[in-house]
Amino acid sequence: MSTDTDTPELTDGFHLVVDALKLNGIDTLFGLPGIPITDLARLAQAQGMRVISFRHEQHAGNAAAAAGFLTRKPGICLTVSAPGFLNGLTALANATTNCFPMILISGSSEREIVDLQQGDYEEMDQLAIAKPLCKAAYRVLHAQDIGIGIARAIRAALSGRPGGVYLDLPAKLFAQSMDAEAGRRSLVQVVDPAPRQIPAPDAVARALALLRAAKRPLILLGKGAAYAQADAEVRALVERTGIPYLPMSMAKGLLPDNHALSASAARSYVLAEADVVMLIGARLNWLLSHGKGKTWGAPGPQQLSRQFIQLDIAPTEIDSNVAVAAPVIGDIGSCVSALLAGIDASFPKPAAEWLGAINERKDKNLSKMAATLAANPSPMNFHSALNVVRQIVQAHPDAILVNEGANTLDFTRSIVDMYQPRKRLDVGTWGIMGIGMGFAVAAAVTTGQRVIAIEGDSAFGFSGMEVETICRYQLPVCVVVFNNNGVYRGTDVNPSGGSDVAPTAFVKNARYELMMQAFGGVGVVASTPVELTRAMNEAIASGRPTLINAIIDETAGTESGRIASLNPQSAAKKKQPTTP
Ligand code: ADP
Ligand code: TPW
Repeated sequence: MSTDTDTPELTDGFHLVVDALKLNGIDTLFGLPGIPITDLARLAQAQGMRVISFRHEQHAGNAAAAAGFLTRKPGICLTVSAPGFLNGLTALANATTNCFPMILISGSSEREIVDLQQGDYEEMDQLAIAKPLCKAAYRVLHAQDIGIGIARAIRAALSGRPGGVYLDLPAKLFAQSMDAEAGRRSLVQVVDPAPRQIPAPDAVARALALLRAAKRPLILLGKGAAYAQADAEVRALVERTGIPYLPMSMAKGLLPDNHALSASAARSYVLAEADVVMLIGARLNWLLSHGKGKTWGAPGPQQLSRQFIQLDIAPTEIDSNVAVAAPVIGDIGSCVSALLAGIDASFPKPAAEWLGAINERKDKNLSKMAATLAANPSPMNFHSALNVVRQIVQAHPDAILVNEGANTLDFTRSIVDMYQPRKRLDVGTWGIMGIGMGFAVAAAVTTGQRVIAIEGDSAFGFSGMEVETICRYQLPVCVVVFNNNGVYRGTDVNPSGGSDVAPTAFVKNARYELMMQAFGGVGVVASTPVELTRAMNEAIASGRPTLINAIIDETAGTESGRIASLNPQSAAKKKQPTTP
């Protein structure tokens, strides 16, 4: 407060941005400082916000996105102009694709110069570039509009289908000053930023009628259901109806994976055979073979007569790929509660024949898997290493599992059971590499829990430098690099016989553990399940930043993991030129 009654107390753009974020309950910034936002990061820290600085903006952006998913508050990523902005943009687009709420706040150069393309420092029309890649994009030009600008960004990120928002703050804005009281009055505390959306009663009745008549019903849970934090309602719906369910990968743990009604171990069977499928916060995109094709059973009357119920907040999602007979539009909590209100003891349970057939497949597949996991080959393969991770996660169900790679992703998803909601973060809708360390940092910072990152060696490389960030903030992250010497495998050779290695091959026997040691963390090599168990247990017990270089058989795994069918390969096998 000013002591001089003649001089009005002033505020400025820097303070108004921090005040507006704090007023809306935002307590953490992920970013990378530089012109013009260095002082903003400094001020935010001085004002009590947590400011987590990264080594590359993409990982700060990924951290913001994961924080958004975990907390239902928009994660904030703060970047400098043009190149910093572009580095953060991939994460913003990915967040939007995943339906995670985040705001990329980027400083930008002088409008007058940018618009006349006169060549400013880091000149770029960032707003125009961001617009097609996110849910909404705004620019604030006047200090008195900062409050409303941030309010719009928060509401756009959180309401309806969540997504990424771009907020452009030109350099000149930060230094603009105004009367402090007027500044305070200009701030906006967003009321009900993610309003409940109650489904129409007739839509609920239509869905219930379909479900009642189903012979072989199936529930599919997606990451929208995990995001919605309607955990008790979702569980009650599954248990009260007795309908088997499949979790998509980030919905694992919404109900514990060892739940009697989980059909994960009979996935192909239930997708092919179910007659009524209820999607809860899951899209019928490529991850579900677009709702058609051989994943969904033999072509014929069964496929044609299958009916879908879809619970989603976005009406335009309905009929995206195949016809949806019963759309239920609203937020997952409200939709599931409305369905539950119509389900009493008289609601028919699924036929014993259907449940029996599923259990039969489950038992068969689970015992096959148990045999595979019990093997102890040397060197380790994905299964023997993941058997360790499976046991560690079972013993520490609070820990958050971050996962990326190809084989490393696919095998971890199917082998490592999750027991609690929102404990699994992975490559998401795009199947993108590079989320690893950003997601791990966000998970540790926002939840305070132990984090285990299971990383293919290629996948880890995309964000590996952030192990310094993990060490700097002393985060309880245990990174396990599944080191098989390359992208997918380490065995490819250069077909031309030249001295360059094959495009998918890396340096053999790379010492990833030294990267963590370089910054004061713990780096360990694990060549056997016993060594891996010991190293992971120590990491969990100590909470110290740890990187375990897990040596995996370089011949294990397949190209592209489980999505080999999407990998075009040259059919024309050209004859190698013969040397004369
Ligand atoms: P998965 O990859 O797990 O199948 P998707 O990301 O494809 O999941 O689908 C998530 C769906 O959930 C999106 O269509 C999105 O609109 C929806 N969604 C996100 N949040 C909510 C919510 N709170 N209530 C209802 N639907 C939601
Ligand atoms: C941004 C393409 C998909 S999976 C993968 C790449 C490069 C790495 C697979 O090797 P890794 O795993 O991690 O060693 P594993 O278990 O099979 O040995 N760039 C981006 N995203 C994607 N998806 C790719 C490239 C890809």
